[in-house]
Amino acid sequence: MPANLPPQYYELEREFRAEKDLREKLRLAQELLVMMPKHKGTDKLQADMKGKISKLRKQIEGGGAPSHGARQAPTHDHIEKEGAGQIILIGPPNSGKSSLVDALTHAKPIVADYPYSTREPIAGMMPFETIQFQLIDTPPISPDSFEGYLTSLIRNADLAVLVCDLEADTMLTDLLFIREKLKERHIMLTCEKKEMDDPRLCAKKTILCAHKAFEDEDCNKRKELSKEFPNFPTVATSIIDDKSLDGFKKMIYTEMAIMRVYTKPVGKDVEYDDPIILPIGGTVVEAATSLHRDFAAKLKFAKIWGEGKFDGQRVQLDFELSDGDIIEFHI
Ligand SMILES: Nc1nc2c(ncn2[C@@H]2O[C@H](COP(=O)(O)OP(=O)(O)O)[C@@H](O)[C@H]2O)c(=O)[nH]1
Ligand SMILES: [Mg+2]
Repeated sequence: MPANLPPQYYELEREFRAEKDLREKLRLAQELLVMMPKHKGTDKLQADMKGKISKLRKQIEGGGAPSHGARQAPTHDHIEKEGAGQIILIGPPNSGKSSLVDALTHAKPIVADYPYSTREPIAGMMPFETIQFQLIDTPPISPDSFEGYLTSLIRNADLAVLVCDLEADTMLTDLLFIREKLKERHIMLTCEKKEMDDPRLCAKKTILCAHKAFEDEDCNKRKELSKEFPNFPTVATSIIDDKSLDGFKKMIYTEMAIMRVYTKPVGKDVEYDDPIILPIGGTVVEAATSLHRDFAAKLKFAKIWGEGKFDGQRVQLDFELSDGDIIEFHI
């Protein structure tokens, strides 16, 4: 039986064969497997690719026989998501990525006045009102440094923050280098969320963080930014200005396009400490599903408290919720 593979498959396979970076190779192998049509004619091909994936994983994790006795570095290509969203901070050396993660979370990344001080990704939780976002600090992207695992980390994140150093004369060239470097790796930094038809490509919604804002008194650097990155959500920040850091948090929340729904067990008080997180426009049944699939199947109706509703208003499963609503499920 013929395999009938799409032309994109052959293109991606060529890239896979040429790729030297093991983590990128692994990612490409996983994409090839997803792209492969699943039928009898591809059984063997699928099995081969699964074999390659498992071999690459072992090589990366150092689980297989290390070649020539070389020690393998630990992998950093996946960080388990926590909280209401995973936000990756990327940028040139010395732009202030670690300072931001240090100021906004309890993580303690190294902050230094010399470049390349961050060698591996570090995650920390940033509280915002009743929820928390996970921030990831990363090593810089520059002509002298590009960690292969960054492509997987960026792809997996819910949102990217490009940290722009308003104090640096080379700000724009540094940022354009990053944009091009990621494009080479099939990641497009975009001003809004976009689904791509080609599974090899990833559009990552990005916020510009115009950092060290006090060093840009005349706002010239900010003008350069908006010219080169039109329509990108932009927030000006400075480590010594708490208000600007509050603005950063608020922007993350707004651009994540999520809402918080608080649950109230029947006959009990509202639970304010662990809201359900839903995309804007989420419904009662989606809220129930996020708790447990079986729970949603048993659900009959819900009662809602919130702005523009009667207290305890009874609603059906397809009712659209709003940020801050309180919900009481009835099964
Ligand atoms: N003027 C100014 N300097 C900052 C600010 N934030 C960080 N820095 C300095 O920029 C340098 C690089 O900071 P770091 O966070 O290590 O940058 P990273 O390499 O992007 O992680 C350090 O000397 C920081 O003290 C800021 O808001 N304003
Ligand atoms: Mg750093």
